[in-house]
Amino acid sequence: ASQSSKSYAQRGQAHQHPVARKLFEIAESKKSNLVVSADLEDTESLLKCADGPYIAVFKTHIDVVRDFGDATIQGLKTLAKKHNFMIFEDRKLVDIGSTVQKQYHNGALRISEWADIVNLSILSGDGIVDALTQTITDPGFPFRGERGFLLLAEMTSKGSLATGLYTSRCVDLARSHPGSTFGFVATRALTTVQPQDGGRYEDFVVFTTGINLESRGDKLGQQYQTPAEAVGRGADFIIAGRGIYAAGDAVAAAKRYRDEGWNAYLQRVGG
Ligand code: 6AU
Repeated sequence: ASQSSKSYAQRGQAHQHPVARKLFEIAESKKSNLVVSADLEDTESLLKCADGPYIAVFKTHIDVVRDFGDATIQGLKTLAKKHNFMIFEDRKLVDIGSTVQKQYHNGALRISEWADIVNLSILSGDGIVDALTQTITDPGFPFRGERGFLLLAEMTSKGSLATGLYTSRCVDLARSHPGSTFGFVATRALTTVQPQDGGRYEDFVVFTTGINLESRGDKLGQQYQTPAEAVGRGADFIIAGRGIYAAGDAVAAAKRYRDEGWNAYLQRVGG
C-alpha cells in the first residue's frame, strides 16, 4: 500500500514507534493533522496559543521565548494533557554527537524533559543520529519510549541546500534508526509505506511546513503551499505558523487549517 491510501488509524496500529502510534491516535481522535508553529516570544503568548482544541501537535522554538523557565515547561505540559496534543521542539539540532547530547538532554532548555518530538539536521553526518538515539534508548533515560526524532530532510526556504544526496541520506539514516526516528520534515513523501516482517510496516511520518492559506511566501525567502497541496504531495501533518497565530482570530484560523488539512487527508485516503 502506498502512504496515501492508509488511514491514520491503520498506520498507528501497525507502527513500531510509540511516538508515531500516539501521534496517529491523537490525529484520529481529534480529526486533526494540524501542527501549530508558535514562534512566539513570551510564555504568556505561547501558552495562550496552545490553549485550543484543534491542535494535534504544538511546535515551539523555545530559544525565542525570552522568559523561558519552569512556568513555560509546566504550562506546556498541562495544556498538552488538557487538549491531548504532542509537543515538538523545532530545535534543528545539527552539531557533533557529543554536543547535541548536551543540547538535547539537560542544559538550559531541558528539551528532553518536555518535548515529545525534536528535529535534527544530518549536516554533520551519522553521528548526530547515533548519539541522540543512544540518549533516548539508554536504560537510565527517564523518558524512555516517550521521545522520537524527525530528520530535517528538506527545507521550504528559497535556495535550500537540503536536496539530493542530503535528502536521500536522511532516508538511509531514518531506516537504520527505527528505534528513535519516525519521520521527516519534508515538502513531500520521501518513501512509501512498506510491509515488513512481523506484520509491521516501514512508515515514515511526513511533517510539511510552509503552509499558508493567504500567502505564497514572505519577504525573507519562505515559500508557502496550501494544506490541500501539501497533503496531496504526501504530508501527514501540516505545520502552520503565521497563517494562524498572526490572524486576527487565531482560534478561528486554527479551525480553518484543521478542517482543510483533515478534509485533504480524507480525500487522500478515499474517506
Ligand atoms: O508558517 P510560518 O512561515 O510562520 O512558520 C514556519 C515554521 C517556522 C520554521 O522554523 C519552520 O516552520 N520550518 C521548518 C521546520 C519545521 O523545521 C523547516 C522548513 O523547511 N521551513 C520552515 O519554515 O517555525
